[in-house]
Amino acid sequence: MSAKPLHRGRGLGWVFLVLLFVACGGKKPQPVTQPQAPVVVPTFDADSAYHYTAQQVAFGPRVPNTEAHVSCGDWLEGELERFGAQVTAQRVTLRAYDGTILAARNIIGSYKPELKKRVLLCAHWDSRPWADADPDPKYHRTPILGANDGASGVGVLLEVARQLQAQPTQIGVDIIFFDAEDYGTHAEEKESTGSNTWCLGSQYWARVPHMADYNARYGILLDMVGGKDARFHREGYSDYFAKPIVDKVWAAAQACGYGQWFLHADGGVITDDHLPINQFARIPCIDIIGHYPETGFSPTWHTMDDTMDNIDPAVLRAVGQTVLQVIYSEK
Ligand code: AHN
Ligand code: ZN
Repeated sequence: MSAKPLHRGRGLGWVFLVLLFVACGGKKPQPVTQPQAPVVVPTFDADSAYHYTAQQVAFGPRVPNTEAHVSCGDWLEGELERFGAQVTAQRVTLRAYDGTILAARNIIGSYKPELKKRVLLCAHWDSRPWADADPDPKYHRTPILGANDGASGVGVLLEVARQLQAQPTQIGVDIIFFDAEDYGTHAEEKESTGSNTWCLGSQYWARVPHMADYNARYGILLDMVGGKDARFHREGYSDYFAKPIVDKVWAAAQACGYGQWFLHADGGVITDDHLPINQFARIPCIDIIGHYPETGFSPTWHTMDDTMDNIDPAVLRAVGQTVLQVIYSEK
């Protein structure tokens, strides 16, 4: 008579033990250190970058020694300050190839300036004094608006600055707007051999950085990053001086869904602001520069057509999101 209840009792005991095991998850105790949270990369706002590009163009051509140049430079400093950067203006007089003395200003916005682990992002903010590649020779001495050639890179970096204020990165970031990039020898004059008449602002900064012993892990230059139908090829000096950075950035583009824009194709060598940064500052720096079939350079390059009508926010987005992917992944 007592066997059956005893048997039933033992059966319930097993059920209880199994339930207890399931309730506890059957897992080992959690380790004290939390596992690394995956990186959260903010979403780049291409309309915002487009607007910052248009705002620069609205000043008119930003040619050194003009009022528009002074006003735009002041505005850029104010924007970086508004976005929480520590701003340094590096003012310098530079001698152009034709003897013109340029009142130039490199503008630096620093995030987490106390950190040694840093990344440098840059673009030029001046615009070309002449449309010397325009199909119509009557414009060969007329300044251009430089919506793509100049303003696009700065527009993307102002949006990056806005994002850096909203969500800080783990590493420090310096945004540099170089001046006097585009005062190089006029197409109808002979380029003096061995001299580099382009990139005067970055040549100066690379020899005399805004602070003693400045260093960064690497640099990324943005040039002509808003032109319709642009794609990005691996630029020659970037591969020569900073191949692992090209690989890293192109992989980041792939990872955030913009791999179709960043091709593992040869883009040729281009003298640009990254060259003095590699050569003189000895910081590995790459150039993300718009590439086009046939000519290589944009069809609006140094022409009167370098206007907002030929800027595509989708291109700004591909570049801007890729840059965010890179800098928010750094530890
Ligand atoms: C030369 O034309 C030699 N280099 C291209 C640098 C540049 C001019 N980027 C924009 N404008
Ligand atoms: Zn140019």
